[in-house]
Amino acid sequence: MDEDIIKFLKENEKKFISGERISEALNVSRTAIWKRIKRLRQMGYMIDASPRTGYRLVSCPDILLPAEIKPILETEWMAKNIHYFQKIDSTNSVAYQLAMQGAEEGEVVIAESQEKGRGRLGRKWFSPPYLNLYISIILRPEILPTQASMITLLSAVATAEAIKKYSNITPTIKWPNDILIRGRKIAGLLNEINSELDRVHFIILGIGININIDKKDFPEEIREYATSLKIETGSQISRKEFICILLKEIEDWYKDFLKEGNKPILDAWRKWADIKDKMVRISSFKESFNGKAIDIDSDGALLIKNKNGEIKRVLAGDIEYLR
Ligand code: BT5
Repeated sequence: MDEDIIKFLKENEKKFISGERISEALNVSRTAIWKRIKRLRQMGYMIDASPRTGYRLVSCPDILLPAEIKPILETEWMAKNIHYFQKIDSTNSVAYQLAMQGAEEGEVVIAESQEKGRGRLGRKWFSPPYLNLYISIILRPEILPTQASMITLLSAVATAEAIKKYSNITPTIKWPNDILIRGRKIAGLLNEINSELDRVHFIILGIGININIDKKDFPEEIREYATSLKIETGSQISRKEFICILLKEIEDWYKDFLKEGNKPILDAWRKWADIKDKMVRISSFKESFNGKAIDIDSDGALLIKNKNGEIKRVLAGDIEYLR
């Protein structure tokens, strides 16, 4: 209903339209319309209202309602169905539930804030309201579970490209799932898979990107390690424009992946990660060791040469760059 009113007001932007016309068009009472208008104003919409002439949309806030995103979205099929929440526990958890119930490829969950935003290994993702992006995309690729890490690389590449396109700033990808600017984390990816031994049912591609948050508003423990697009560019960012660029990038890279396989993603990932020959420290479940990064392989595993000259494959873990 909010959606319909916004759409209607937008179609008649800058003009007054009577409550009667809206109520006839949407088939609800004029009182119901008035209640909704009040709600929209609380959400930040500026709407003039006068008993004689009706309602007029003056300006829209930067919120991520489907009615704001859809008119500027240029994807073919991605995000045609958006599940929008002002508050949610975790977009990934809700997307997972929806996928279990049969949601289709390309359906997305978008939230203005998360109460239990998740990182990997039970870590938390700081998710304050109306400042950043928290989004989860349902994908159903016909691939083997072993290929699923390619989707993580793909989402990292797409996020890096979206940042570059929007701001002209060049981020770097830090294996396996961080996007950094000047060494500080601007985005994190959390991809979760549901599969059988030889078949992926679905993958939830979760992306958190810091957009308009100021440095002082990060919790102290991450303040020096995190950044946002606003901090980096010095100006307020339109979240809805950015999310549209991101969704288009993801759709394009995913299409390429389905058509051409791993190569385009691996090539782009190598370019953005620039990890070759860097000295790193690896921490995984099994072990921690230092070594020189050689490459990633077609399973998305990191290849590290240790001090004995052996090449080790690291499939999961964290890395730290050593100077
Ligand atoms: C990640 O985990 O980087 C994955 C984050 C994925 C978040 C998205 S938001 C939409 C979707 N729904 C979810 O519930 N999650 C996904 P990891 O590599 O484990 O990094 C987590 C660590 O990053 C934390 O322990 C903090 O040190 C740091 N961190 C937390 N919030 C941050 C933020 N907003 N910006 C930068 N760093 C942050």
